[in-house]
Amino acid sequence: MDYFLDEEQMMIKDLARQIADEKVMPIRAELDEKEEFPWEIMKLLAQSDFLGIYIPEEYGGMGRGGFEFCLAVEELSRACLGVSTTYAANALGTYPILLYGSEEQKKKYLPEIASGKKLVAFALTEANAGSDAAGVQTTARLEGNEYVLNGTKQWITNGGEAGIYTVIAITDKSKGARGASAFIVEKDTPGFTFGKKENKMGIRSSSTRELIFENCRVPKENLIGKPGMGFIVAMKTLDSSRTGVGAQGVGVAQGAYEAAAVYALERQQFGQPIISIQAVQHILADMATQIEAARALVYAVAKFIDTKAKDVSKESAMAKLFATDVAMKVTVDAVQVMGGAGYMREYPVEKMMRDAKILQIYEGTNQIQRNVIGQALVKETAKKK
Ligand code: COS
Repeated sequence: MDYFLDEEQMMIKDLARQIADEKVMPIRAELDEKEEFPWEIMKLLAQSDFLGIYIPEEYGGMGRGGFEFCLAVEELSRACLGVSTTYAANALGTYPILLYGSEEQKKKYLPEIASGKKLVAFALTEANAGSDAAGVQTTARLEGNEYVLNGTKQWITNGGEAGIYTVIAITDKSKGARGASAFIVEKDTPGFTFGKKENKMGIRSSSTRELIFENCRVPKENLIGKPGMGFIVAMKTLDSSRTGVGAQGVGVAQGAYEAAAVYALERQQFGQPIISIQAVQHILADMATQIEAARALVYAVAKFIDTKAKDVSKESAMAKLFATDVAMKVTVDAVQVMGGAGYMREYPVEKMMRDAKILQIYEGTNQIQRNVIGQALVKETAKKK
């Protein structure tokens, strides 16, 4: 379908597809097998100015928005979710600075991020704070001109590889969610080390690591926003980034659909290509329809968020929920269309199916997305009464 992209948007989409086809596809199975972090691809994306798509020009970025970022995410995800997770998590880590950072913080960090000199990671999750984001136990105590961080973050994407970390920690225990604050912590800060690297079902080339803070001292200036704003910084960050997860869903589903359709055209059974069999056509028809619906929703929501609308929680949750449920269904169906071949590592769809599962889990499980949507609907309905 034609989404009437402008010239620059077309250029972003085409270049992302070219990188995905020529550089990512040939190595995706090996990256997956070896759990190898895609540094070469990230460097290439940096050279192509892709790490600064959504960063304003005054800070060295391309000056476009979340929609253009989603176009790049979608194309990379069509080839490999491990690579696109690394790329998208970089934006997730950047949003707290972009949305709530001081002018000094933006000037210091955004050019390094836009140029790809340093990667970024977002650190909210802990052993006891997953869906219950307010359950963070990592603390930050103000001592003179420094905050002293103690605690452990878990399952942090880009952990160990990133140079900049946006970290949520508790500055006032008595205030619950309103006692959390957000900080910028640089790699190599004394007291900041990395723990276990996870061995995952999918997105295996992305790095998922523990962050350990032991009396880690960060300058007071590294506080993002005001003390007590950490929960809001985290929620607004997720509101902005969840469409990117939706775009990942659209991309991986598209990749799986294409692989299944081509296979169905070539595979002969009962004296005909299986794509001629109506039972197979119906599966492909559902896959294609769901992908187009997911794409239309993700694009519409990404554009809506780019208007800087005040409250986008419901819409971004809808885009993430719908597109990632589609991704799971479509990748499972792609394996089904391809039968035994689909189950073999020789073909790409078994990896896509393994990779897709995380999309229903990270940046808020799809049950949490339904909660967010449900709560917004209750508020809207009460207002109308
Ligand atoms: N934007 C602005 N404010 C928000 C907000 C948002 N998106 N979401 C919540 N808030 C505010 C609320 O309005 C409330 O403010 P008041 O104290 O003034 O009433 C405050 O933050 C607390 O909100 P709430 O009571 O809804 O918080 P809960 O602890 O119930 O948690 C959910 C809300 C479940 C939505 C939150 O914990 C969440 O998103 N969890 C999933 C986290 C996640 O995505 N984790 C993945 C790891 S990060 S990759």
